[in-house]
Amino acid sequence: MKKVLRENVVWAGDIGCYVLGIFEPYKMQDFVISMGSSMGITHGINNVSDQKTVIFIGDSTFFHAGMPGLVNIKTHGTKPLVIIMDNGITAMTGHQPHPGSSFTGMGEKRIPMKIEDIVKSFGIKNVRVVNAFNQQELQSAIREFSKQNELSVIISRGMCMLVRKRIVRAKGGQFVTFDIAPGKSHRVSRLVKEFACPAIIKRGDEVYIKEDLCWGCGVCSQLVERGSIVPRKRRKK
Ligand SMILES: Cc1ncc(C[n+]2csc(CCOP(=O)(O)OP(=O)(O)O)c2C)c(N)n1
Repeated sequence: MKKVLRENVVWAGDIGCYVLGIFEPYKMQDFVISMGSSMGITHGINNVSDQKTVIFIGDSTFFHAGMPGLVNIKTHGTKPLVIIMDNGITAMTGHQPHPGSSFTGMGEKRIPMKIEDIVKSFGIKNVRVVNAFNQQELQSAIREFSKQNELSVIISRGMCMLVRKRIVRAKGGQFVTFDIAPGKSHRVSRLVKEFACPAIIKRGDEVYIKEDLCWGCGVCSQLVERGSIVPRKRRKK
């Protein structure tokens, strides 16, 4: 978001793992009140201010109390950019399923409700589903929608990495993490402060990716010169 939107934006927060965006270096939650409230508060802000607004809301929060707020926004014509972060699960409180998950609380399979279908049924035209771990897709959707003065919804979809790691391990597969290519430490050092991934640490002049803290999302590798951060070579057993 910050790479694309250079203007002074009101960042509307909501409650989920993404609330961590409140901290440095991001500072992308100007307020966080209660589950789903990002929608209503932003609608109010848009009624009294011309400042650009961006709403961050998780999928579970959207189902819980975000939908009525979005209906209200659409009905009364304010125009925030809404980012629904869809990891398919209620991550923060322990991976409980929600209506967009493909299983019930009892572990039975079910057909998930698709957020894009719901949002389109509200009559919202600018709706895009993007891969949460693909910077190019994400940035181009943000760029395109932020230019238009319309209510827009980006559904940033990608499985919670904690869940993915568990699935891969349960199947006996190898979970790929990332590493800094030899001699490329200087090329990635700015990530320590700019990206603030807990796995990327600096010791002296050298930058490292801590293997046990890396969840293999690969986003860091897209933010630096190609070949600077690469999949970690597997050790032979
Ligand atoms: C009314 C209410 N019920 C429950 C909670 C507890 N709670 C905090 S975050 C959260 C779920 C967030 O899930 P989601 O929006 O999908 O975001 P994620 O953690 O997956 O990123 C819940 C249920 C709450 N804060 N308020």
